[in-house]
Amino acid sequence: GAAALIFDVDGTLAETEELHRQAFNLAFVRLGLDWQWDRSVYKDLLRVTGGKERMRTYHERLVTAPPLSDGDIAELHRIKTAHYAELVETGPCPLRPGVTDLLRAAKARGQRLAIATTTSHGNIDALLSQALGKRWAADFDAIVAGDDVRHKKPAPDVYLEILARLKLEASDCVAIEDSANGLVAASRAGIPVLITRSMFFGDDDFTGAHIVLDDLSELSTAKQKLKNNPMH
Ligand code: XBP
Ligand code: MG
Repeated sequence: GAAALIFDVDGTLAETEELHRQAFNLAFVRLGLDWQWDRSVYKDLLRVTGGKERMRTYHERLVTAPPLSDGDIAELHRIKTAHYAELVETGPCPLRPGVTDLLRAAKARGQRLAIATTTSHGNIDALLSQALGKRWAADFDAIVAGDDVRHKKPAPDVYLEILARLKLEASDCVAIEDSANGLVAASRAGIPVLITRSMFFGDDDFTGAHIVLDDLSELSTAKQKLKNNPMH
C-alpha cells in the first residue's frame, strides 16, 4: 500500500475556491478597482494557479487598464488573504465528505500524511485550525506551499519537495487532487493521482488519473469495486 497520502488543499480538502473568489472581489473593492470576478470568469481564471499570478494574468488580458506594479499586486494579495482568513473563520467552510474519515483511516493504517498546495501556509492554517483544531499540523509529516518553491502547479515542484522531505519514492505515495493542474503537477513528479471532483473543476480532463471520484466518501465503495485502488 501507499506509504504516504499527499493532499492538495483548495477544492480537495474543502470547497474553498468560492471563498477565494469572494476574497479577491472584496480586495478589489477595498483598493478601488472596478474588477469583479463572477463564477464563470473565475472558473476560467483558475487555470492560472496562484492568486498573485491570477490577478496579473487578468490585468494583462484587459484591453485598457492602468499599470499595475508588483507592489500593487502584493498589496492586493495581502488584503485578499486577510479577507480569505476572515471568511474561513466566520463562514462555514467544512471539510468535504470523506476527508476526515480518510485522514483517520490513513493514520490508523500507518500511512504518513502530507500537504502539497499552491496557496499559502497562512491560508492552510486558517482552514485546518477551524476544521481540525489548532494542533492539526501535528498529524502531517510535510507541508509545502506555493511560495516555498520556484514554480507553482502544474509544475511538479511542490510534489518533488514533499518527496524529498518524506524521503519516499513517488510510486510509494498517492496524491489526492481536484484539478487538471494538480493532476499534471503530481504526474510530472511520478506520483499516482486520485481525483475528487470539485465545484470548479468537475469537468476538467483527468486522463492519467488512477481513480476519479465525485468525493472521498466513495472510497469505501471504490475499494470494493476497483482492484487497482492505490490506497491499499
Ligand atoms: C489553488 C490555487 C490558489 C487559490 C488562491 O490551487 O490556485 O491560487 O485559488 O490561493 P491548488 P492564493 O488547489 O491546485 O493548490 O491566493 O493564496 O495564491
Ligand atoms: Mg485544488
